[in-house]
Amino acid sequence: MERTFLMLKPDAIQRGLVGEIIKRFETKGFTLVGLKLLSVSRELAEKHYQVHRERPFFQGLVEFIISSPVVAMVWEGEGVIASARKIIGATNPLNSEPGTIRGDYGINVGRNLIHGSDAPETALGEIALWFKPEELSSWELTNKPWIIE
Ligand code: IDP
Ligand code: MG
Repeated sequence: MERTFLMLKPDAIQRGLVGEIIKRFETKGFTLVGLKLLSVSRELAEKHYQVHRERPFFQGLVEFIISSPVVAMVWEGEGVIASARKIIGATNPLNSEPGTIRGDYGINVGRNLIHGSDAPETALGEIALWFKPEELSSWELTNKPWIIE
């Protein structure tokens, strides 16, 4: 079953939006299989964002991610990677549709609340980077027949 890595960034935690944001993935019908709050090391932040290492915003982004705790999560479900990206919205919250997380709660690209894996390969790599296998639990929603035909 498809899995994605989602991270609530420090602004989401500081603004008290953890519950609001997690609720959106729960009520959509996806399954939470991993969850932890942690203070991120510089090494982990740099690894996570290494694809952006040459970008002018890289250093500021790393400083932001390590500035205050984040909530790291793995969610499971058919099509969860692309669907989560839609629920999250465009990178710049000013361009994100209302109804998306970034569209509803943000106005600045450097404070866009949440990260979501962008493809199957990146999801696999990010899950392995942030979680040990034993930190993930496979389980079945008891109301699954009421969500999936
Ligand atoms: P994504 O989070 O929507 O996948 P990416 O292009 O992968 O967006 O960029 C990663 C993160 O880098 C963004 O979520 C945002 O926090 C930050 N970022 C991207 N572009 C800019 C920028 O132009 N200025 C400041 N921060 C940026
Ligand atoms: Mg990205």
